[in-house]
Order: sequence, then C-alpha cells, then structure tokens
Amino acid sequence: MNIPPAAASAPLPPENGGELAVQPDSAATLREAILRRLTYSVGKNQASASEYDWYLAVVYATRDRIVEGWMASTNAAYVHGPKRVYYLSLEFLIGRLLGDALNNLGLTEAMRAATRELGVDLDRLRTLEPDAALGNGGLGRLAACFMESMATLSIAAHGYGIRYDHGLFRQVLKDGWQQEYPEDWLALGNPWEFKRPEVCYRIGFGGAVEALTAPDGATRYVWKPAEYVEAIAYDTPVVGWRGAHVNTLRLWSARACDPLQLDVFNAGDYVGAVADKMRAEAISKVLYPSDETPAGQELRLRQEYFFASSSLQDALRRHLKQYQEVRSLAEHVAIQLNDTHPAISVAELMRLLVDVHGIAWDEAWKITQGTISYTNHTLLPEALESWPVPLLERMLPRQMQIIYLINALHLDNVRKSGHTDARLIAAVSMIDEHAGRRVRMGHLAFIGSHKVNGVSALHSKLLKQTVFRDFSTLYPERIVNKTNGITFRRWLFEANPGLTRLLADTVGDAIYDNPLALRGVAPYADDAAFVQEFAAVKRQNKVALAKIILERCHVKVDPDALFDVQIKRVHEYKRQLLNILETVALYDAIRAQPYLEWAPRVKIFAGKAAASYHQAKLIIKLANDVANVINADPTVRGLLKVAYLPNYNVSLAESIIPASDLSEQISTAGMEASGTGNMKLALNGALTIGTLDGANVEIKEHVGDENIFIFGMTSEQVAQRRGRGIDMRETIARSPSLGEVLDAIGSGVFSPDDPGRYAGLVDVLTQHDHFLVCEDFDAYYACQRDAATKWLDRASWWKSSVLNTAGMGWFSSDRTIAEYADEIWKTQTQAKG
Ligand code: F58
Repeated sequence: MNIPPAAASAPLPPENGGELAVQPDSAATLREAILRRLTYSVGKNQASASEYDWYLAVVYATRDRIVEGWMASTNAAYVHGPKRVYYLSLEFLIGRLLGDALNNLGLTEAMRAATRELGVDLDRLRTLEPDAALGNGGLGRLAACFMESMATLSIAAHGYGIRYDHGLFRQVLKDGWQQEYPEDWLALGNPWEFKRPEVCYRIGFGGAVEALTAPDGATRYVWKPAEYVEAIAYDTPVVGWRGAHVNTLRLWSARACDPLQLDVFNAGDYVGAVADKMRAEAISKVLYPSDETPAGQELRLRQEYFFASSSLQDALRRHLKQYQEVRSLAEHVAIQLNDTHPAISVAELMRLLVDVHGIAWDEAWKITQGTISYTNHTLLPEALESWPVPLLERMLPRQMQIIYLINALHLDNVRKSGHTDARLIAAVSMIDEHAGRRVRMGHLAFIGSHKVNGVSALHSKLLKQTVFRDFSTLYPERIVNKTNGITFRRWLFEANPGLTRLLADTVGDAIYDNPLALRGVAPYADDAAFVQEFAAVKRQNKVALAKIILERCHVKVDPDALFDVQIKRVHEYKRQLLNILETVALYDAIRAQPYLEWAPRVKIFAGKAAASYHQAKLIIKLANDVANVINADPTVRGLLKVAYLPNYNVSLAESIIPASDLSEQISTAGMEASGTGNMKLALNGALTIGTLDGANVEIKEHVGDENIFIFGMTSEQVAQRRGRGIDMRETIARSPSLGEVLDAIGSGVFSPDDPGRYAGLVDVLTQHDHFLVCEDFDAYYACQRDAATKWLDRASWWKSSVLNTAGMGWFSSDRTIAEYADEIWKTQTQAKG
C-alpha cells in the first residue's frame, strides 16, 4: 500500500527542527541496504542466503531506518524535558513487527519493490517472523496498541515489562482437545531488540529488615535481602506513525548474579552447581506460569516485583540524571500501572524514596501518589489479585512493612473523615481478613494512585458501584473512565490494505492522520458503485481466509456465505457456549425446515483457554465436536459450516478480522470490561451481534442502533436475575428449542465416542448457570435470525457495514492516549493531523 505523505498542515516533530524524521527511501537504496546487511550482519552472500537470512537482512535494513529517529526522540526528551510516561505492564502482545515498522515508516511499497528485485517476496518474509506473544489477550494487546499510539503522539514514553523466553503457549487441537506447547519465539534470536548489558539492576528477595538509629534519633530501615537476581534490559524501538517519533519498549530478563557455584561444580555436582542460576532465571522463563500451586504463586509474585523494581529503579536513575534530585518526580514523570500486576510498585517506590533517597515519609507519599495511576481491567472477583501476607512477609519483608504503614495511615484518614463504620473500614482495608490474611493489590493500587480508570463507560460506572464502591464514596474524584481504543495503523491500514485504499480514494488521505475523517464515508453507504467496491474488498479478504480455513481446519467454506466470527480468549463469561448452542439450534432448524430460505453461514471460532481452565477446554472440544458433525452432514447442504482455527494470535487476527461479516460480542452483561476485538471487527465493516456490555454500548452509540444487533439482559437485569437464583429448569422448559439442544448435547449426539462427555456441562447450564447462557438463549437466537434476514437483503447489510466503518473513528487508541495524556498524565502530546 502506498501511503501518501502527511498533509502540509500536520505538525512536524520538534526533535528534527521541523523536518520529517524519515525521508522515504527509494527501492534502489533499500536494495543496497539489504545487501549490505546480508553481507556484514548475516554473513551470507546472495547465492547462499536462506529465506530466513533474507528476512534478517530486511529487518536490519528497516531497523537502521528507525535508529536515528530513536536517538533523536531520546535526546529530545532530555533537551526539552517533556513529562515522561512509563507504562508498566506484565504483558505486551506485540505480534510481528516488520509490517508495522515498514508501514509506519511509509516504506512498505519501496521495500516490496526492493525485495522483488532481489528475487524474494516481502509478504512471504513477513510470515517468517514469529509472533511475539508476550501476553494473554486484550490487556496485553491494549498495551501494544498504546505503545504505538504514544509514539505516534510523540509522548516521551517507555513501556516496561518482562522479556519472557516463552510467551503464551502454542495451541494445538488434537482431536478437538486443546494441547499446549511452549512457544519458542526467541529460538532464532530477535533482530529487533538491543541487549543493554550495562543496564542492570540488582533485585533483592527475602532476608530481613534492620532498624538503625541515626545520630539525630531518627530510625532508618535497611533491607538486607537474602538473595539477589539481576535484571538486564533489552530494548525494542517502537516507531510511531510516519516515523515521527520513536519510543522504547524495555523488557527485563532475569540473570543470576553468579553463573554457577564453582566449588559445587568442582565437587562433581554439576546440576546443583547451576541450581541458583535456574531459580533466578525462572523469573523471566514463561508468561504467567500456572498459579495453582504454591510454588507457581511464588514465582508469579517474583515476576511482578522483579519487573516493578527494575523499572522504578531505571525511571529514578533517568530522572536523577536529568534533574539531579528525586523530589520533582511527580512533576516530570507519570507511571501507569496496567492492572494490579505492577501494583507492588506503590510500596517499592516508597521504599526507594524513603530508604534509598532519604525522603521523609509524608513527602514520599505525595510524590508516589502524584506519579502513579492505575487501570483496572476486570470486575471478576476471582481475577482481583491478592497475595497471602505470610508470602509477602517472607519474600518482600520491607515492602510488607511499608504496606502495613500505608494501610494504617489510610485507615486513620478514613476514620478522621468521619467514617467509623466497621464494615466500611474492613472493606477499604488493604488487608483482607476473610480467608487467611491477604493483601488486596487493587486496594494498594487505588490508594497509591491519583487516578484510577476503567476501560469503558459501563465498566467505569460498575467499578464505582461494585469493586471500588466504598473507595468511590471516600474519593469521589479518583475514578475516571478511559474507553479503550485500537491502533488503526495495524488494524486497518496493515491488516486491510484493500479497504484502506478504497476509503482513502473515496474521502481522501485525511483518514491516514485523522480517524474521525472516516465519517466522510457515511454518505457513500447508499452509493451503489462504492458499495460494490466495498463488498468486493470484503470478498477478496474472505477468499483469503477461506484458504487458511481449508489449510488449517480442512473445512471448505464458501466465501459468499456469512462469516460469523467469535475470536477471543475462551472463558465462560464470554459465552462461546451460547454461540455453540445457537449453532446446534440452527442445525436442527435447517434440517427440520429445509425448504426455508436460509442464509448460508460459516461459524468461525478461534481462541485459547488457560491451560488449567478445564471447563473452557471442554467448550473448545464441544465446538470441535459440533463442527465435525455439522460439516459432515450432507442434509445441511453447505448452509452451515463450523471451523475452529487453532493457535489464535495477533497474526491470525489480522487475517480473520478483515474477512468477518458478523462479530460475536456476547458476554454476560457487566462482565466484559471493554473488549477491543469488538472495535477491530466493527472498524473493518463487521456488524456486531452483542449484549449491552463493555464498549459494545459505546459502539452502538457511534455506529447507530440500526447497524448493530443488540440482545439479551442488561447488566442490571443480570444482577436481578442472579438474585432470583441461577437454576434454569423453568427457563429451559419455556424454550423447546433450547431444551432440544441441551438434550442432544447432553445425550452424546455430538460425542458418540464418549456419550457422557457433556452431561456435566449440561447439568451446570441447567442448574447452576452463573453466566446466564440459558436465560439469554431465546433472545440471542431471535437476534441471529434478524441478522440472517438482513444478510439476505444485501443492500441493507452493506449499508450497515459501511456505516460501521464510518462510525468507528472515535475508537482509535490515539484518542484514548490523548485522554490519558490530558486528564491523567498531564503531559503534552504532539497532536496529529
Ligand atoms: C481484558 N483483560 C478485558 N485480562 O477482559 C477486556 O474486556 C478488555 O478490553 C481488555 O482487558 C483491555 O482493557 C484481560 O485481557 C487478562 O488477560 C488476564 C491477565 C492476567 C491473567 C488472566 C487473564
């Protein structure tokens, strides 16, 4: 895709004195650059180069074009002193970087031509890059979108996280069962990163705290850890749109202070000699190891502290270098905690300020609160982190002392402000006394922050009413909303070049710099010529996806059928099960009434279940069992097909999303904090079928009620319904269709090899349906029929589809980040377009 230069009015980056950071290279220059890199960095000549060698040479040549801008951006932050932002996240789901970098540098077409001249295909090379899957799902992908938007808006930002040796597992479907295999994204090295061995911090664990009395009588606390681990920095440049600004994603890798115990080795115990090294390096080995065992829990807490402490030490070092003192930290630095995983930062920053830098407690507390803010991503009680007090006392004794003191002072303030009610005091305490004593990390993050945000309007409202109800009464100004967004560079320009070209040709190049310019497409929703081209782009994307489905699922699908897509982590609250039940009901209906005009449909699923989440894994198996039966049934005559694409990741999402017609966003209302897949799909012209949950509510407002299919209970109705109990026998008795579906699944129609496989699952739905699948079933089924009716009236469908794309500009993560910058971080942005 050839992206035109920015409009003359677009502000130019300050660090280059008004010049665009990147002057587009010609294909000839790039070709030379690739060949130089092939020779001097990869050590190969053209004759002996493998595809992967070419890939490396292309990445190096691309990276070279980022590095100068990177240094300029880094320097500018020291010279001009803008407020810096540190985004602390245990997850960055960045995916492949080559397409992103080329696209943002405006070099995609020149690079394509350069590689073609060298006899290699750029698109093929791009597929050789492993997906960097350093995250589970939405939370991690949001961090990646935010990094790109912060660079685009020229915010002086660093992302801080962990450089896991193994990211999210690779999912294989064996006979429909999920199997997990380690992901080895670093097996062939990582050409994007720069190791910084000189940036190394010692991170302590365990030991004891000594109280020392200074000559003036004051007490100083000195933590003497029993063990140290080193954190080594690896930097990846993150280039913003049009290459104007480049930020750093700094990921920490754990290294033992001593590579081995020589005396133990010399005594012949070769395994024992490296035991300490193994223990230290386990910290950055795997993303979210299972926290079901005590050992696993401890490792997870070690990860959290390891990355929080190294990031804070690094941020303080940079601040000291620039300002020679730490007192002005809150003026110059904003630290955003992505969920509670980095919440130990509150105690650690206090420790660094008080114990290491000698700041008095009260002043240190002001600095900490002024610097830190926290984003909540879930209301699910089981997902709210808390750590056993004994574990914290053992592993981080000084931080635990600090937490106790923060809590005591906080509860004092609560009492002083007239709230003496014991229930409220217990509810806002950082220590949960219910099931053994535990530290509530959400409370710690809340108290240590000047702002706390939810990720959609509904979620922020519910935060105030539920998880932080009492806090919200005590600190009414603290909770704000920042509805999530997505970067259009990856999720529209790169993933859907055909649609991007059409949109730009129709309403102009403004769409490249101003997402709201997409509104200009709305008047074309009734324009037959435009709609024809719009539909043609979609069809082309569907043909490409059909090929992937054939290759990976061995299912042949018709690109002219309605592609009905549910792609996300598999979780009961997301209700993949509701979708499967509807699939079975539709299958029954097609067979019962073959003479009706059915809209041919392909149900496409993709998503991973957490390795220890047995119910979610059973749901994946059910989807696959249902697929096998339906796909093999000739009486369906191809009117319904089901495909479960294995190993969902960012790259697969980039192929599925542009090819989707219908986007399934059917969580139990009140349970999906926001969703961001919903935004990606609607932007690419898919119509949403969904509940009034998370950001669906705002998507509805932006695309218009006629262009979205909303069904089911609202969050208030969900709360009421649960209040009446979650036994669904009466509900099922009222819905013959649901009853039949449950009978079929429960009696083994889809699992003849093991007829009892789903009996337990059906029992849960019948008698303990916490996610209210049964209660919403009829409304969902009816809404799906409305969707089918609209599909059969293609003019109406395409009109709605165009209006979805036209209405989604507001969901750009540039808008979200600009809001964080204005209202939370108080840092200036270099607004685009
Ligand atoms: C997601 N959370 C929310 N958590 O579910 C989604 O609604 C929201 O759009 C997104 O955050 C971004 O705000 C999420 O992805 C996780 O992946 C957990 C991380 C910790 C382990 C369990 C999963």
